[in-house]
Amino acid sequence: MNMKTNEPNKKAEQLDLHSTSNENEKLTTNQGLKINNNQDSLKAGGRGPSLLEDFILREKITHFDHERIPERVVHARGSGAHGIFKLNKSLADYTKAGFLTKVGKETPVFVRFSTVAGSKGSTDLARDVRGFAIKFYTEEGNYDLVGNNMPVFFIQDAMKFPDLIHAVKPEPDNEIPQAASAHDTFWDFISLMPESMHMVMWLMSDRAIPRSLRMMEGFGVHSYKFINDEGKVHFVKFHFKPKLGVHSVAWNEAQVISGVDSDFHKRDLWEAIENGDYPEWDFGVQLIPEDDEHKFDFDLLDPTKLVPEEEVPVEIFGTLTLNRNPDNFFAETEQVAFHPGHIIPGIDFTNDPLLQGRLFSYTDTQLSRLGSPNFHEIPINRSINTVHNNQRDGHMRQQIVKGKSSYDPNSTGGGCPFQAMMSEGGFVSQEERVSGTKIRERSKSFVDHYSQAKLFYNSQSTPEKQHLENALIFELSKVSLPEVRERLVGQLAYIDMILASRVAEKLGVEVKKLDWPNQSLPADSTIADLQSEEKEPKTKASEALSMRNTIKNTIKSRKIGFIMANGINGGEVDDLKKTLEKEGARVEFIAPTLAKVSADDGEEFIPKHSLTSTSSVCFDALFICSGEGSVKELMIPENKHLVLHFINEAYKHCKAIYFGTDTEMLRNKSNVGLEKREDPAIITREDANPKEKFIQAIEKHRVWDLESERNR
Ligand code: HDE
Repeated sequence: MNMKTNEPNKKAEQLDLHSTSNENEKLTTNQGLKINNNQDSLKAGGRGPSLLEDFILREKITHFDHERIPERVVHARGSGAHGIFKLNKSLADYTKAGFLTKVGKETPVFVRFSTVAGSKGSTDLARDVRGFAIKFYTEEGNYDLVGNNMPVFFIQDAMKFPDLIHAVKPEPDNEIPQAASAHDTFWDFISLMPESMHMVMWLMSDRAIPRSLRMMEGFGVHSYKFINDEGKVHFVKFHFKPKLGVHSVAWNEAQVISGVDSDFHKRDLWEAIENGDYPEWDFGVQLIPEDDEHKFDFDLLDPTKLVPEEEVPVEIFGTLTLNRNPDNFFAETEQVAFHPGHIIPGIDFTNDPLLQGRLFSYTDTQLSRLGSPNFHEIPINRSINTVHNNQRDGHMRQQIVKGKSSYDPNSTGGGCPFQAMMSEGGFVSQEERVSGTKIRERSKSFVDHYSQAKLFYNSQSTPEKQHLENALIFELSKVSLPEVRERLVGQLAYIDMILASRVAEKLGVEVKKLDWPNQSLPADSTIADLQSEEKEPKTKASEALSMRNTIKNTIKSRKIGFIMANGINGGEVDDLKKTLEKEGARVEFIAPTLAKVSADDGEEFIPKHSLTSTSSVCFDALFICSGEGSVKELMIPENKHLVLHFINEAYKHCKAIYFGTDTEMLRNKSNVGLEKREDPAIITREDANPKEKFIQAIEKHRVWDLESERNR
């Protein structure tokens, strides 16, 4: 049985059949032979040469030599978890997909989150899009929803994907930089691609530096189709909304995290699940009747556009919960193979030209990554529905199919396996009338690249706009080619003139609105597709696009650091810890060393971290413990700069800080200062309800509005 669910988990049961544990077992070779000495190779004399006949050494080294497989060409760095998708409201009016029609139905899932550009060993906190790929192990076969944490994409056509990725990946001559878009080739490409500007607004926003994988949204990006029992069609956009809200870190913080703990997101997800803080998302859809396809001021098939929630609301139908860590990273998270083409009856594709290209790419890439067309037999990829077909052989075939025939039609096998009728669950593509001239061109309905970039920018709060501007300045300042910087500013001018001029000033370039067709391309490469119309969006601003409007009512699973030394008020530490933990937060003690800390009443506390082994960036909020003795020890020269750095950094990153009794000296010496400013996230013992105020401040995540004040 799976945790927190009612139904037996068929996927977990299936995986169990392939799992093993070495507990209390004897060491063996791969042939099952027990090994007597795993320390020494077989030699001709203790100091003599090794013998070729040492099959045990040869087996061990040979296996080791072949341990690596190619990493994913994109989304190489990932973190995965098992979970359950539960349907709370039926979608039967719109789709016949079984797992979306039976209320209460629980479907096992495996989810893999990822960064896009960096290689497998790169940092989690890169400024990047995050992959959000879900494999639903449904009874009708595997359904994969391979989405991102941003609802749009950089390009409109699969033809441009290799160009986009080559531009963002490390440059080919020197393989620099790793996991970063702040370099010449990325911005050169973007500056020539107006269709990317909407996605670039998202990429430069704080969505690209999430606080946690558990605190980001998931989007299917493309429009897909739902088909119900009667064959009725709706366009559908998929959404996952995190119950903890959508939260991010500051860019400076992200850079420090990359040094202090480059596995920050991976660790956070792992620990949350181990602690029973199961991440949860509301599953929602935007449904558009087929007849309304053309009622928008953009094309539903264009993946650089979102459907504003003001025009089509997101309706919530289910819950996605991650409740089990993988047992083995390689076997599960690395070998899992997603494919947007893995669909089931009731769901179908649209003609989105980006989606259409993806349908080719994903199986193809598994062949080079996993090395065989039998990758579907790897336990994590197996369907919980049994597989019967006439495909056979290939590297590493596992299934032993009995019988003589492996062709269809056959009489030697009694005609088996049979085709399934639609009524028996046989998949039938949506019947759709298609006509057109064979032509290599882009639809005119795709030639509006700035209106939704404006919509996104105009929907942001003041601090979010500031962060976006700073991100553009940071990234473009790393571009060595002035003409690229200028061209990009020329693109920004179509989105917001003030933004463009503020960025331009910092880059030392002028704002020149680009002419279309794009004059900066050589004459013979000027492509009609690369130009844009100027158009205002129908929806001017959308609440759902600003993180300011996200959920801010919980401190569940937030990490609070208690800074302490000998002489703390032990009773107060216990009390606050209890209060915070009751609300679901996690408390960790930080002291000058890892030695036990004695409280004023003799109680002892065991620190998890020392001031040198961790950093404020690993915490959501700080409590500076009360106690004269503690403050005195924290203020000795050896500790003082460390503790002040801790406080100053948390302050700069707009976090909640609670100063206990007798800690004025620390506050005074830090950037917080003694002067009482209007700051709801600085809490002292003199406050009316300090504990409550602290909790409220943590719920709000950060006081971004006070960022300039706090960084004076
Ligand atoms: Fe992917 N993408 N992609 N992509 N993508 C891959 O498949 C590709 C696109 C996404 O955790 C690869 O198995 C093309 C959009 C995620 O294993 C590869 C195009 C979206 C993941 C591939 C796109 C995505 C991938 C690399 C444009 C958001 C990680 C390894 C036509 C909706 C899945 C692999 C995981 C992975 C190709 C565009 C999301 C090469 C050709 C748009 C989350 O097949």
